[in-house]
Parts: sequence; C-alpha cells; structure tokens
Amino acid sequence: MKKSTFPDPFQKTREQIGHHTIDDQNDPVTMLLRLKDVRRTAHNWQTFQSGAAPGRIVVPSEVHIRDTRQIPFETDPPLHTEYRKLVEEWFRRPLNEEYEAALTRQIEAAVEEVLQKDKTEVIRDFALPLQSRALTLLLNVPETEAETWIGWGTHVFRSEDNPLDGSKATALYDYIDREIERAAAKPSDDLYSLLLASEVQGKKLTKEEVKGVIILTFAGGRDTVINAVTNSVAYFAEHPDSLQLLREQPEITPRAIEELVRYFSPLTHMGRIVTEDTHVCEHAAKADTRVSLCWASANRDAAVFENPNEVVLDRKVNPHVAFGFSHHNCLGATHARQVLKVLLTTLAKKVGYMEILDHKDNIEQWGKFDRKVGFDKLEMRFNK
Ligand code: EMZ
Repeated sequence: MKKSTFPDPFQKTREQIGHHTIDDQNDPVTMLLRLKDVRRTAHNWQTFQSGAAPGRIVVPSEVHIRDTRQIPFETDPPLHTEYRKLVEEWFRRPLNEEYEAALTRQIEAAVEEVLQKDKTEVIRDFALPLQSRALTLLLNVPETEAETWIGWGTHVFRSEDNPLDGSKATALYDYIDREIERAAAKPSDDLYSLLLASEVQGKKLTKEEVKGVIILTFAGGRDTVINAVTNSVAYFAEHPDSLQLLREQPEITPRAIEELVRYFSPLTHMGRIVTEDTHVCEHAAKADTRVSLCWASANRDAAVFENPNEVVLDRKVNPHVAFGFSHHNCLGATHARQVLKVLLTTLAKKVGYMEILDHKDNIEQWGKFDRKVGFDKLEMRFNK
C-alpha cells in the first residue's frame, strides 16, 4: 500500500448498519456514517444541537478542559446567524488579491527552503510553520507572531502523550487574553479589534465572546490544515503524474483541492447533542445523548461517490462534506482552500519530484475503527 493511501475503516458498518456507538469519557457518541444521514442531521439544529455545554460536541469531549464557548461553532440559530454575520466578510478576505499575494510569498519561500535541504520533516518543518504564518494573514497580525504559535505544536488542545492536555489550553488562553487586552488598549485593523468593536443583538461583544471566536480560529484550522498540507505533499510525492497534470492543466486545481479534502477528510467527525427522544438511521437516540456527523465516512459513501476510495483529481460531481454541512459549514474554508491552491500551484511550478524517506502514520482510534488521518512523522526530500 502506498504511504499516501488513506483506507476507509467505516465501509462495512456504513453499508450494513449506518451508525456505530463508541465510548468517550463515559459520554457515548453514536457516529452517523452515511452521507444522507449526516446531511439531514447537520441541518436539523432544533433536534441536534451545537450550543450545549462548551466542548461537548467535540469528540473527544473537551468539557473537562475548557469552559469558554467557541463561537459561532458552539451556538445555534438564531444567535448563531448573528455571530456568523459579524465574521463572514472577514473570513472571505483570503479571496483578496493582496492576501493571495502575501500567501504566495510565504509558501514560495517555504518551498524554496525545503528545496535547499537534503531532508525535511514535513510536519514540523514545513506544514506547521506554513499554517502558522498563513494564520497571521487571517488574523491580520504581524508575521512574527507565528514564531510563538509554532512552539505550540500541531494541536492546541492535544499533546503527543495526552489527547486532552489542559496545560496546553491554558497557554493558548493566556496568550489570547493578552492579545485581547492589547487590542482593547490600542485598536488596530486585526480580527481582535474588529470583534471588540462589534455588536450582537444591540450589545457589544464581551471579551469572553471575542475569546470564543479567536480560540476557534486557532484550534479549528490547526491540525486540520497541517494534515491537509502534509497529506497533499505525500500524495504528490507518490503520484508524480498528478503533479504533472496540474502543471499541464492548472485549470483543474480547484477540483483537485476539493478531491483531496474529500479523500483526506482532515476532520473525522463533529458531534451534536440530541434535544428530544428521536431516531436517526433507524437508531433510537435519546434526549441529552450525543451523535456525531462522520464527515470522513460520509465522504467515502459509494451511494454518492463513484470509486470513493480513489483520488480522481478532476472529479466533476463532488458534494463532499469535508468542511461540514449546512449553517455550521467551516468558516475557515476559504482560507484553507487558498492555502491549498497556492501550495499546489507552487509545488507544480517549483518542484520536479519528491521522495518519501521515512514516515509514521497518525492513526486515530474511534471504538472499533482505526482511521489514518495523517502522519506523526514524514521525512522527505524535495528536488527541483
Ligand atoms: C474545536 C474544533 C473545531 C476544538 C471545527 O473544529 O477543532 C478541534 O481541533 C478543537 O480541539 O476545540 O475548535
């Protein structure tokens, strides 16, 4: 099996049953595996709620390590709609010409750097700094801030030996608190200042609400973007023809991005809290229990995708849910897509071929499912 192959562990259960219940810190989660059920459930916010106790819709649950509500992610309509309105335009800035130019400058420099080296550990020395520097554009803060963030590692709530590392969350929170105070004392044109000056339902956002939006901006696009970047690089190392195809037909790049995120599905699933006794996929779901929308499984659903386990770089019909679905769809998706667009374009332009020297898979465990989501280590050589 190629190192850039990501098997689908859900297939049998998805086809035969459609759901599977796993334990998570004594608060079980019923994973919904079919695209149709995932979409329907994502849509029905009255019965499947996001705005329960902060951290409870995340799997593994973060209720024991944080109590700040992440916004707009852990809210429901109509409040959710108001919050989204505040930030939607800001999160479309990645489409601006200057934004793309700055991103291109960053990513070209990163690729030039690895081309000079004999060997690069892609996660630590390429994807993590790339994600951190790109995030300075999204927040509109000085690029030097990225140096601090790089020190936090690939996930802001998880460390290598502890999937729920309270001390990591504290470091992030302290940093954000300081940044909010800085922006409050001297407003500028960054995201903190915009939020501090914003109102919802006629009231200024509190610092706690501002913090909720900023935490999500840091956490939601961290390991997900790092995995998307790392996995894409691994894929093109093992599929030089695909890189050649991008060189010859750059117009397929947008489709290639959608296909890679469908295939990799960097976020496996996201939970909802059931508000009343109901049924999902013929499964009785009781009030106050948890279900999850398994994007990774839905994205391999053969009822919707032809040859779901193949990367078809120019796949034409691709209604994937890698960025979620319905009103909670990923706010950072425009940024993430631009990062991937510039990455693919730069690889096609500057890199001749790439070799994988050493690797270690990052396998998530969800009950009986073992899911490869990326790498813990990926050593590569980039050649002109
Ligand atoms: C939460 C989540 C958001 C959570 C869209 O996903 O990402 C996870 O990585 C974080 O741990 O707190 O932000």
